[in-house]
Amino acid sequence: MITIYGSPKSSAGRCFWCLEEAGIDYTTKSIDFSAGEHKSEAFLKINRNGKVPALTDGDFTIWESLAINNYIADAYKPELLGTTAQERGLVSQWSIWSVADLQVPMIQAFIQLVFVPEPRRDAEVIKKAFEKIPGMLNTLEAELEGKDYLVSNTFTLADLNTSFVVSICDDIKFDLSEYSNINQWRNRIAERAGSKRYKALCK
Ligand SMILES: N[C@@H](CCC(=O)N[C@@H](CS)C(=O)NCC(=O)O)C(=O)O
Repeated sequence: MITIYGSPKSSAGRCFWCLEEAGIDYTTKSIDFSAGEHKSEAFLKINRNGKVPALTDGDFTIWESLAINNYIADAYKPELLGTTAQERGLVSQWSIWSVADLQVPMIQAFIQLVFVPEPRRDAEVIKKAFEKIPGMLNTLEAELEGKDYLVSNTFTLADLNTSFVVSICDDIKFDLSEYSNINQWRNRIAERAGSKRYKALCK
């Protein structure tokens, strides 16, 4: 049996979504941060970094959300990884880019706008983060010109992982209205059964 540790509304969300896309049974274990459960002896045996998400599949344990998604796809729905070496390379490319580059300013803005109370927010951090986002969204917008999906015009982890990061724009109220290709791509992805099941978990 598979167990996912974390909440669908955290960085574990991309793993919940991947599990829904794979259509497999799993159980959920939420971790109570306020009670320090992520640093408990029991949880540190699952992930010695004391972070969610982590996933167990029988005796096997894995942490780090992109690695978890690669594992789920490889084990249960390989087409999500691409079907050739080149496609798999491009799926990795977009997945890593989304987390290593695009997510960085988005999370900086998210922390300020969602977690920090308004009087204590650092306007300079928010401004600098917002300045970095458009260039990367332009890259994504250009890539999606004339395409339904990022790699081989089929839904893959490239779309799941990248659109998961783009969705942070909703939380930080970053205006996406001028990015028509990105908006159409997000709408297309939102129509997927796996995507709808994941969204329902976040309510
Ligand atoms: N790179 C990790 C990030 C994991 C991460 O930072 N998780 C946060 C929750 S969204 C966490 O567990 N934080 C607890 C802590 O840092 O003590 C991944 O994508 O899995």
